[in-house]
Amino acid sequence: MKRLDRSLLSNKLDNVQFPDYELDSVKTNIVHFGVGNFHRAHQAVYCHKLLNQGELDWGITGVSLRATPMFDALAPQDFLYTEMTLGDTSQINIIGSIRDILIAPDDPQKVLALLTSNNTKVVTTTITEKGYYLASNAIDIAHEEVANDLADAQNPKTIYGYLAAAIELRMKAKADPLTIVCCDNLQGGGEHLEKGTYMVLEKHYPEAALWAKTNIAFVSSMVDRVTPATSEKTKCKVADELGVYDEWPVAAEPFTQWVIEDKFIGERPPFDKVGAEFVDSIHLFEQMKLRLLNASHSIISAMGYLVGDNFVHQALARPAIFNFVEQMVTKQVLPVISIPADADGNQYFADVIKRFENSHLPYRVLQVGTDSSQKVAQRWYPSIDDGLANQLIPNGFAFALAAWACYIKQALEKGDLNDPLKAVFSELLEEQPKDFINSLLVLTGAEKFNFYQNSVFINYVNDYYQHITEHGLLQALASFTIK
Ligand code: CS2
Repeated sequence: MKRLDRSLLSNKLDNVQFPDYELDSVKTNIVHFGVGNFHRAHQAVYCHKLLNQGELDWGITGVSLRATPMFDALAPQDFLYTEMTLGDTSQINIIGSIRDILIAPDDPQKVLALLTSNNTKVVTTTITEKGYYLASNAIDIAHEEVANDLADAQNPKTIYGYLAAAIELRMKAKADPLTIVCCDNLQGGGEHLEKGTYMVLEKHYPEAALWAKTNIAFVSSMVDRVTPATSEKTKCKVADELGVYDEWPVAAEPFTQWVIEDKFIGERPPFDKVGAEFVDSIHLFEQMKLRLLNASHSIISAMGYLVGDNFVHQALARPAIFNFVEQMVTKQVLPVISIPADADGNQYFADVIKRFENSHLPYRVLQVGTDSSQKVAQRWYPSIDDGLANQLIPNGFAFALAAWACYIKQALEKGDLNDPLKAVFSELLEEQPKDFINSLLVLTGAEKFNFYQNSVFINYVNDYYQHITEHGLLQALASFTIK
């Protein structure tokens, strides 16, 4: 079968929307780090819609900080790929907003030259939680790659090193201001980028650190669209519809949301023309998403794994898991968080559950479970502390933590765990349950939170862990009552 490439664009197919723009007229004023499925189903689609409206400045050059497979898949396709929306109805778009992908380790100087170019107005990131090297919510300077960038500014390995080196070059070239936008699931992602970049700047380029204060803006954003890894089924479906083969299409849900902190310096892409929202204060939006949507996702993922379900929608179809998540969020998250002025927390959560139930878009529990050591502190820990501060003992979270510890143990034993702390976790397997749980908590930064010192809460975690281990998750859930 022929491969997808620009020659297909002259065809017309029912059910398929092609770009309304000429690929060669697209300017790539955005440089994006981390061209994975999420980026391709989210920001790249917003950019594609802008290009469709004739806003031709907002194409993307992607940068991969390590892996080459996305380049290998998309380069023979003129960087075109298929985006398939899967819900009650489906829709297929050919996306042309990504115009090139650079592999940073192959040619770091090329990446720096691109970042220094005056055409580059905005840098965006989806490098996943672990790309920020956070430990206890601070950048882990002991991490080998961070330490590399702090010691040797010439050969950056981390996002921070690249940004710092680029800022120094931009200062020397008297380049225009630049905005750097975090598009990962982090609270205050822009602030982490800012801190990490200044850490390297202050060490190696103090003059550029001063220059950056008035020439570089760091922006946070709340990004949302459920986007699973691409399945063989998706590839076959796309090939059937297009009549050509796409090596790496992406399927995602109908819902999409992007709320961006309005703190740009220099040109701001008009993402508001294509459904994104610029807001003065982003904190509550990030919090709402992380602590309602992502928090529930992580619980469903751990529980689904323990009962042998492959997909999120299957786990949610079990009344015991559904009820647990619903009760926990309603009683132990919603009452302790603030919601953005125009949003309704209960409605938001009800919509999230409906989205998770979308069986047209199976989402593997193990995909959500990937890197969970980097996720729980963002998604769960602040709600536990807020509960305790409100005189609640959030026993739902104690149960969730116990289930998560069981997930880590079982997934390790079965060879299913995909996590940057996998090797460290493996060494804990022989520990006594209490020590095992304590180690997991410490390794995920719990010591910085008040709940870690709360013996009532920690005893709950230990008791539930024992219960789940002895009786299995479903029986433990049957005898659990939320407070
Ligand atoms: C998920 C997210 O994999 C995960 O950890 O919770 O990727 C989630 O699907 C997205 O944040 C939805 O926007």
